[in-house]
Amino acid sequence: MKKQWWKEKVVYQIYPKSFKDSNGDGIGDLKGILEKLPYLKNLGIDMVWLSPVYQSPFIDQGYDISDYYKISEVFGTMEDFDTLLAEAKKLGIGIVMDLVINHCSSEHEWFQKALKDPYGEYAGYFYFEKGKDGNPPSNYRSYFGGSAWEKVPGTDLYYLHMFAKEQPDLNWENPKVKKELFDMINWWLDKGIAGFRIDAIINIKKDVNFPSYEPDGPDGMCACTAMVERVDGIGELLGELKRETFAKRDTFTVGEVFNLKEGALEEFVGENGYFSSMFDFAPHMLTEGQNGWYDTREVTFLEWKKTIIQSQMECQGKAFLSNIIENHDEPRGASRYLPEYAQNPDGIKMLGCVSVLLRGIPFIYQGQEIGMTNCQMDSIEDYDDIDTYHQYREAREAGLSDKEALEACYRFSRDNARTPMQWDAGENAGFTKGTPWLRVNENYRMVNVADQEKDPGSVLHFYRKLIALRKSEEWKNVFVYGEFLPLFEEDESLFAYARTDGEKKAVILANFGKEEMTVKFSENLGKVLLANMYRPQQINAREVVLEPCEVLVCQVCE
Ligand code: TEU
Ligand code: CA
Repeated sequence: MKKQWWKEKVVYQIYPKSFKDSNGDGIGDLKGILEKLPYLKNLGIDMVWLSPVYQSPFIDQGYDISDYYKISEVFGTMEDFDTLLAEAKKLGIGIVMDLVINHCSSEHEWFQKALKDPYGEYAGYFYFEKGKDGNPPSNYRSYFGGSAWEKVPGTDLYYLHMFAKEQPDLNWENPKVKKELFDMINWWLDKGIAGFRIDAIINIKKDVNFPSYEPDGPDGMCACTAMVERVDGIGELLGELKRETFAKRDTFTVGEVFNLKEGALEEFVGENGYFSSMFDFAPHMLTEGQNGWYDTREVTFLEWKKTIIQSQMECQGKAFLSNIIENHDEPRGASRYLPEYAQNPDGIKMLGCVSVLLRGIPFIYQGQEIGMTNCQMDSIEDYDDIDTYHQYREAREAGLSDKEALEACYRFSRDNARTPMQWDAGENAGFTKGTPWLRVNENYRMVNVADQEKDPGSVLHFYRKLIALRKSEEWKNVFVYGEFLPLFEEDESLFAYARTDGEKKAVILANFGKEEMTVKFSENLGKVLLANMYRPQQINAREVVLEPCEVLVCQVCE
């Protein structure tokens, strides 16, 4: 595949509220991020994706934007942003902004104007629709529970919100809306940002007839994704979006795409796709049950591994996916994908290694590089996430006790990944001098950056070596552009694959099992490139014994 600058990058996701607080108000901010740039540089990071830092009432933690041209005062000023951008650039780090354009905040001036004049120009920026026989226009359930339609006060109209009612959906059929959004995107690109992570983008195309569908739950509603999955024509919108903005420069874009239609991969992220890349959510979707967090499915190691392999094979030679083990919406990978006996530094390194060396762009979520884990809360009041409240309520309504519902939240709450970054063993994990907006995970005394800096055997040091290997002159071509070859696919505890550029070849072997295992090859295992347990520099054999939780990356020769 064509060599492109962004294919060689390693990206770090920052959740600004929880990264580093510089002024003691308990909330992370831009100056805090600025302070930690050298840390990111040291880790080997090339691009930083900032979850939203725009002006927002924070109903959905900034994914409800009330002014796309302003920085939230919680995070600082536009001057702080410009400084961050410039300083990052000096270190060779690009800034990727979060682009939330399916919806805005109900406090955005467009929506406020629409409410004042529900039949006027600004109502046309949204979907203001007549109800049917005293009911909403259709039976869609929003992502955060309840109807996706909310009454426009003083009228018989409803407005559409696929997410919270404070997040009205923007009308992409209206050319004025598109123009406003494209201008805004270009304004940010003019500043010199590296690109965008594009939020919930699959939702922008609506079937404007808003047909009701077969209910999929006792509430008589159906998930609003029923419409998203059936409607055609998103391609025209995304093509236009690209043409009017990203294509004019060499912008990096990564789409948050769920519910992609079969066969649409290349159209979306092929060589001439709408986006540079999109996240591979396939392994994360596996746990999804019918009714939310309280009835998720058990997923076996084999199923999880095969799903990743399948994604890898599907995009081979066609596209570059972005690989994650966690993000701000997902539980911590260390708590989710490792069996209990592997939830230790060795296991965490193993998981990181198999993820970062996959074909595609590695995204590392803040705290992943030190092995942060899910956080147990004592009560639902300890949480600060709209989706967690909704999932907790659902669980209680389904008859679960408070304890059981909290257990489900402990496994799947979005706040698991949103607890403050653990910088040191001091008060509040060194995140803030004030009171943190969300509880710090108790394990910060054991799991924190400062201690790991001092320990060459730590998860943090391993991640540095891992990223350095991927980017090294010697191996870059293999790990970035090389082919992905699955190995021992049916094995129930070994995760193994090879990467090769036709000249050099490396294998990644990871023992997710409880017992040691012997792995036999037809080729010779040579130079050890990376290991999480003791290994000599060369193996020089056709077989190797792996301890439980051991990962080994080594060169193979004929
Ligand atoms: O998430 C979009 C999304 O599709 C949701 O289903 C998401 O997976 C959610 O976590 C369900 O539990 C994006 C953002 O990543 C998320 O943080 C926002 O809340 C959402 O869009 C609305 O902007
Ligand atoms: Ca602050």
